[in-house]
Formats: sequence, C-alpha cells, structure tokens
Amino acid sequence: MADASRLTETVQEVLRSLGVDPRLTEGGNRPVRSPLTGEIVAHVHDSTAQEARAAIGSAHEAFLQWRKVPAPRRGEFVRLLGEELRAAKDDLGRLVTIEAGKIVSEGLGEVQEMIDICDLAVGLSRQLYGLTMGSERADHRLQEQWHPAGVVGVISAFNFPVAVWSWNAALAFVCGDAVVWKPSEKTPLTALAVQALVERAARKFGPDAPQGLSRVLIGAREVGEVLVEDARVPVVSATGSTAMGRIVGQKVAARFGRSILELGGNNASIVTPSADLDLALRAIAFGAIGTAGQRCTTLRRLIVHESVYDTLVASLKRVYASVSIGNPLESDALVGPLIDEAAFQGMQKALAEARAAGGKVQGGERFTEGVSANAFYVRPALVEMAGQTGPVVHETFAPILYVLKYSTLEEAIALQNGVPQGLSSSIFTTDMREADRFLSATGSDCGIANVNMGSSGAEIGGAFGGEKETGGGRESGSDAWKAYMRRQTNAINYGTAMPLAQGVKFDI
Ligand code: UN1
Repeated sequence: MADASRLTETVQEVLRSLGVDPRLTEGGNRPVRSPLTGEIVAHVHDSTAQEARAAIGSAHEAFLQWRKVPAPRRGEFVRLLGEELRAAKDDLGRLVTIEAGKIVSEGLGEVQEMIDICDLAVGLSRQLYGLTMGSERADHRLQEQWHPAGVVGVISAFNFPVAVWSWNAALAFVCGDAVVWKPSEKTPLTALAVQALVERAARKFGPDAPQGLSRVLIGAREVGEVLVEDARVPVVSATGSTAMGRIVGQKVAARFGRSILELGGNNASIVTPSADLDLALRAIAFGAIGTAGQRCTTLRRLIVHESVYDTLVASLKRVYASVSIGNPLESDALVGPLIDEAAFQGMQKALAEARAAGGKVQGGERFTEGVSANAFYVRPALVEMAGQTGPVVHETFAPILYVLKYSTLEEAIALQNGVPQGLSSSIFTTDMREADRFLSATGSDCGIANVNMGSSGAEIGGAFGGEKETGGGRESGSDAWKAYMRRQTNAINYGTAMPLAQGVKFDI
C-alpha cells in the first residue's frame, strides 16, 4: 500500500515483528478500525461456519492427544508461552493500544496480566489436586480425580482483547484442554498476534503440542454461535454483555455443556465518613475514568456519606474537568477514545436519561481538540443523582460516574446491592466494623469486594467474576481451574468382602 498511513505502517510493523502471516490481515472482507484515529488499519478474513466447525474438529483431535501429555509437561508449554509474551510485551501492548484504544501503560498492563496467569498456570500444572475421603465401608478408599474436559470455547470482548483469553487458555492448556477462541470482531489483530505467539511456543515445545491445540475464529456473532452450539465443546467461557451471555448460557445449557459467564458489571464504591479521602479520590479516578470507562469492573456508581459528600464531589469535579484526554500513541493523556460511534451514542443516550431523571451532569461531551474527527473521544461524565433510577441501574460501557448520597451504612449497602449486576464493589473506610460488615454475608453481594481500593484492576491470583446478571462464572486464580476439568469420583475396594453403601443388604 503506497499511501498507507503512519498508523497502518505501525500496525504492519508490529504484526510482522509478532510473526503474523500478512495474508491473514490483508485483503480480507472485514475492515479493522483503530479507535485512536478511526482509520482502517487492516482487513481480516472471517471464518465461514464450515471453517469454524473444522477448527473445532481439529481442536478436538488435538485434545485427544494433549490429555495424554503429563500435566507438568503441559505446564512447560505454558511456560514457553509466557516467555514469548515477555519478549513480545512491548509490541503486543502497543497493538492493544491501537486496536482497543487503551493508554500505553494499560496496554502493557494487559500483557503483564497474561504473563502473570501463565506463571500461575505453570505452578498449577503440578497442583491439580483431588481430595481423598474416608470411605464408610471397610477396606475401601474414596477419592476424586480431575481429568481434562475437552475443547474449551472462549468468547472475548474488545476491552480486554487478549488478557481474558489468557485467563482461560493458560488454565485450559495445563488442564489438558484445547482452546478455540472467538475474539471480538472489533479486535481480531491482537488475537491473530497471540495465536502467532502460541504457535511459536508450540514449535519450541516440539511434537507433543498437537496441531489444533489453539485455534482462532474470526468473525461476528454467527461464528460465535457455531462454537456455542457444537457438542464437541464441553466448556464455553464468554465475556461480554448480559444480553450476549443470556443467549450463550441458554444455548450451552440446552446441550448440557458448561458455561463460564463474565457479563455486565455496575460496580459501586461506598465512601464512609472515616474514609481517607485523598486515597479514595485517586482510586475513584482510576476506577471510573481509567480505560475510558470500558472495563467490566469500571466504577459506575459512587455512594457517598452526606458528611463528606460536598468535599469529595468538589475534588472529583476538579479531576473530571482537568483529566487529560488524547491519542495515547501521541500523548501521555490518561483517557483514550471510546471504541466506536455506537459507544458514544450509548453514552449520550444514558446522559440524556440521567438529565431527564433529574441528574446534574458535568462533562460527557465529545472531545475534539487535537484528535482525529473520525475517532470518539469524550470528557468523562460525573452525574449527581438524587436516587438510583433510570440509567443508574444499567451498565453503559463509557466513562459515566453516578454519584449518590447516603446517611446510614445499611442504606449504602442496600443501594450498592440494589442493581441487577453483581461483579465488583468496594468500601473506603478506616472503621474496622464498617469494613467487615461490608465483607460479611449481609454486605456486598458481588463476586469482588474490596476495602480502601477501587472496583477495577483485580490481580489474577483471585477468582474473577460476579453474581446475578454478571453470570456467576469464575476465571483466573484460586480454584477457578476446576471449571476446565471434569471431576471423577473413584471408590476402590481393596478387601475381599462386598459391603454396600448405606448398609444395604443384597445377598445372592
Ligand atoms: C474486563 O473488563 O473484562 O479487574 C476484565 C480488572 C481487570 C480485568 C477486567 N483485571 O479490571
């Protein structure tokens, strides 16, 4: 391309250095748009339904081989993948910035998250523990084993275009599974780049890593449907909107597959009278404005005690009015673009609804200074609401922070829990009783509950996911690996008698 723009040239350079075959990203039917400038930077090829089914078939064949490789050896494969990611961190992080619009340190942070989960998975490969239980029968032993499950389907969203795959894939690989990935149609380049790194790791690992162990399907919903409906995919992990998860969950359940759903969040922080307000301000700013409000853990509701409300809101207004916005490749701005025009329209619609419900809105307008007219940058919006109504109970994937006032902790917790979503939450307090009340069975109803921290930016060591419309799935650390394996209970009789459980007699 003689007149390729600088951004397109950068993309080509990065893809080359990551080892992506140029035939995959040129001349295809699907344009890839960078939210940084609105430019089309590549054209990828959608997979047909037939190709998708063939990919699932080859992943299934790969699984049949891979399950025979000892788990610590499988861990070695993931260790090599982690090495590739370390070497590619700068390039892949930059590609995340170009394709998803994240600021550079967040793009790099996303790749770091991939490296971290690889490390965790390597250790895990020697710790896929099953329990042994005392049998009620003499000379019997009772135990459980965890066996590989099969092909794991991964459906991921644009906002964490590579890390979400890695939380699933790193665990799935050590668990003995093959992985078929349907990335967001908005971010196919990062997926193709990761696949190139997986293939490089597989070559270094040698012939024990079968062809088909990791596959990528490019395309929109139709391609995802093939994955969701195929009975050769026993586990489907889907990240995205609640509307998408409702369909995926039902379709996978209809064929008795297992789904791991990580869907919408509507995360809140409670700021109590004893809170360290300086610390809270920094955490709130990152939680609500970071990633331009496009994390599933983004802080969307702030529930502030009446005694500190005016002070905190005044500080927040200053931050919201002054935070730097711009193209992250050309500036050190803290706020990059929204992913596309639809996201911008969604934000404007929510703000109009908030105004109609009596909300006082600061910010939220399109930002155009020094950025491309084809990109959608916005000033983050701070919205004071009298009650939790209208758009406040929905997730709008944009930087809008609704601020509510409370007087008792019970009221604050009721507001925090009073939405259909249940992903992440936090409390700012230096009062031990308040902190532990918030973490107790009668406190936050979310999958993640933090103290003196924001709602976003979870580490990979804990299980990640949430309740209610967030879908109930758990990925990443702790014992989330169990969802990628099948449990087998074994009863073994090492005696000469044949006692039956529960004392049943059946003498023939
Ligand atoms: C997401 O937005 O889909 O906790 C995941 C966080 C990140 C993951 C976000 N570690 O914000």
